[in-house]
Amino acid sequence: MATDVAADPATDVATAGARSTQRRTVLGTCHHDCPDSCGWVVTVEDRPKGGSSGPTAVRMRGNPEHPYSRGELCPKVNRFLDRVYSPERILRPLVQRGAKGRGDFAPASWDDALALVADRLGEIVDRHGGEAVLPWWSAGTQGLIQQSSLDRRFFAKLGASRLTGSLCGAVAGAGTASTNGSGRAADPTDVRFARLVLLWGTNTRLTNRHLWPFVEEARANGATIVVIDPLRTMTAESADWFVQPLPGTDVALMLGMMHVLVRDDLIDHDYIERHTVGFDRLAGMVQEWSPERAAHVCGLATDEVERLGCAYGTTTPAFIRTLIGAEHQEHGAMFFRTLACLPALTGAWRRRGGGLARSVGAWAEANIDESVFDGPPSAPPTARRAVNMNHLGRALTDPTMDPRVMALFVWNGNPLVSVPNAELTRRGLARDDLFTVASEQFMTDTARYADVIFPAATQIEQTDVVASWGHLYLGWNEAAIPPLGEAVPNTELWRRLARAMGFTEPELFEDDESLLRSALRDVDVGALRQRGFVRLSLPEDLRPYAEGGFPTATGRAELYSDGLAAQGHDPLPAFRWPGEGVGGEAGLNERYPLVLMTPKNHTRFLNTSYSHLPKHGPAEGGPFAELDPADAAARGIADGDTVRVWNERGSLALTARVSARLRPGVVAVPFGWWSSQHGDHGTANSLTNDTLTDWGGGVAYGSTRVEVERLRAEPT
Ligand SMILES: Nc1nc2c(c(=O)[nH]1)N[C@H]1C(S)=C(S)[C@@H](COP(=O)(O)OP(=O)(O)OC[C@H]3O[C@@H](n4cnc5c(=O)[nH]c(N)nc54)[C@H](O)[C@@H]3O)O[C@H]1N2
Ligand SMILES: Nc1nc2c(c(=O)[nH]1)N[C@H]1C(S)=C(S)[C@@H](COP(=O)(O)OP(=O)(O)OC[C@H]3O[C@@H](n4cnc5c(=O)[nH]c(N)nc54)[C@H](O)[C@@H]3O)O[C@H]1N2
Ligand code: SF4
Ligand SMILES: [Mo]
Repeated sequence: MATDVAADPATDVATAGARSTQRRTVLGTCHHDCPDSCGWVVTVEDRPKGGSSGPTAVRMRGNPEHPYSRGELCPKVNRFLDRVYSPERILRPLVQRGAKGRGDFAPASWDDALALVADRLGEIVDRHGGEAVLPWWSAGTQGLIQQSSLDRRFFAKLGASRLTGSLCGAVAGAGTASTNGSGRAADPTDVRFARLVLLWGTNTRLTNRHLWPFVEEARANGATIVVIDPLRTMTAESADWFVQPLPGTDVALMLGMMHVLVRDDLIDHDYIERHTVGFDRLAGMVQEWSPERAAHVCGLATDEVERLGCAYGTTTPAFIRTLIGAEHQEHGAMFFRTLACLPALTGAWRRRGGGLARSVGAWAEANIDESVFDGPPSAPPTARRAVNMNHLGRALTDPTMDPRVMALFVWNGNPLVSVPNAELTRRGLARDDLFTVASEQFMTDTARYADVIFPAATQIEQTDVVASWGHLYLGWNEAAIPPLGEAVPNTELWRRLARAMGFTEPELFEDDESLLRSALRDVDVGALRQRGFVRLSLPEDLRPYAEGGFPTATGRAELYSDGLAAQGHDPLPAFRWPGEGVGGEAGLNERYPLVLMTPKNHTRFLNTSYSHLPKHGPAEGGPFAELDPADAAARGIADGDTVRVWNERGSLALTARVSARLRPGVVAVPFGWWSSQHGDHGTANSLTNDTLTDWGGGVAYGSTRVEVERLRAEPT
């Protein structure tokens, strides 16, 4: 909230020479695509700076009152004001004047830029129809109205293609729901009550750092912390027990654990009887999954599978924490579907500190109804052509699409760096007959290919509400300063575009406050604004399935699923090697023997949003290829050599890091760097597989194979 200067105890008067400056504090919430949604406090002085004639934000720190983030931000956002006031900010509309991709732009007035977009858009819709227009957006801000609200009405009015699928989270949700009927799961902070914690495919200390104190609290109370990850991450380094399966093989590990649970009768018969369906069929099937077999598939020792199954079956409460990392495999949904069977077998859901925690985003529905944004004048979205966001490159280059995509709008994302099979996207973006409009804060790889760029406000320049996917609090974000230069919040861009198009429906021009209030349900907006956060209307003790009540067709956890069978999937949990089943990489293994991981690796990066900033990118060194010593030795590669990592989609020249963090057969190239930071202008996603996941509409960039060779020795 913008506190009343006279009444606020945090307000003071800083004296600079003879002139005094009014100071006040404003509460906000981090908008980044991060589970922590931290509360913050911005200190504002009434004096101009940078591209602004208005007040200046001089300090930003964590809100000590925030019950989850507890006053701490992170190495990304501690320097957020440097981002806001960066000399590289885009603060005026820009119009491309050179070849696409070169970044040669001329500034334009808002009126001229809007007129240009309105003309081209009108022409494209007239000639090719509305579906020739494709909106592409992600979670650059996950704020309630600035992520996606008025855009839905604007693009519905145009009859544009609609964006489906997900780069993040939907597969985990869909997989979990196949067993439980809903993606809803445990409150992650309940991990503190656990005696056994399985951090499965999540790098908590890097990606979800404010949960780590809750994990440590469990450990202090005697819990064992297990990390299950193909990469020895910083979280793995902090674990009591690190299990390192080969990427994409976890379902075999889960089936091996189930074998142990059933064989040794470590299951909760009463819970199974009352709250699950299909136990007999599952139990019969897992007989074939001896720990030896599971261990063989995963590249683990038999004893590890035995011990993990036994620990899970004998420790109460046992808590599984997972997030996104493991969904980006060809069988990503099956990972989560199978994982969700474990607590149903042991009845771990009964106890606080038991069960399974993943994104809590779905719980926000308790207080948020985003369907209000789909209101008139929309043609029902289902009537319009769908394009999966992970297939941007395919959509831009497929000559058989009818109509072809002729206009692309990008906001809240940098798809040229974040979407797999990036060189295909690059070819699409380079099309001369494609009209691309971007709303951005910086000249990203994607923005460089735009015909018109509109300057976007940052979170401290716009008002919004943030629903978290890592905890159960809603956050208020009050604009602390007016937007710098000519930047605008996304909602204002949609209003201006609607006006420029000559549209008149009032729904296209709804103001921000009204949009926010219309989507909030049973929220005391005054209290939210005053404190900066409010808990969702949910019980303190969440335990969603303690008494069963699974919202499936059968009302039970579906160990066997008729619904999956009807969709042509395995009705029981089933392990498949990557490369089988859904298209994929079959047959390439000989040419490309190494599995490529492209992890989030850097504490100072948030996806691709920080690597270009001077206090972030340079401090993280640069992109590299990480190899196991055995794979390096087999190829004559030494630490520091320049290597080529390639497959049929792309090729990158990178510095080799020979490390013991990976298993033999796996190579890792970190995600987040831009083309300009790679010598040969590719990025990690130039190499990655854009096959869709088994279900859930996600993408299997984790199921990618490559080969590596030495280019040059390290310069001496
Ligand atoms: N510092 C920092 N924090 C971030 C982000 C960032 O870029 N930087 N990004 C944010 C975003 S958008 C998200 S979605 C979250 C993601 O949060 P997480 O899901 O925790 O993070 P990821 O790094 O995507 O994946 C977690 C782990 O999954 C592992 N993994 C990959 N494949 C497999 C597999 O087959 N099996 C198993 N068991 N593990 C596997 C990876 O090695 C990785 O260590 O983080 C958020 N937080
Ligand atoms: N190989 C590989 N690929 C991955 C991943 C991986 O681990 N490996 N991770 C995947 C995951 S989990 C995710 S979530 C995606 C992330 O991919 P993207 O969502 O594309 O994330 P960013 O690239 O960081 O882009 C966010 C952009 O939004 C802009 N932005 C921020 N706030 C605003 C605003 O208010 N208005 C406007 N107009 N723009 C704004 C920022 O300047 C930034 O350029 O990447 C996915 N791709
Ligand atoms: S990026 Fe994540 S950890 Fe950092 S301030 Fe934002 S919500 Fe908190
Ligand atoms: Mo993500």
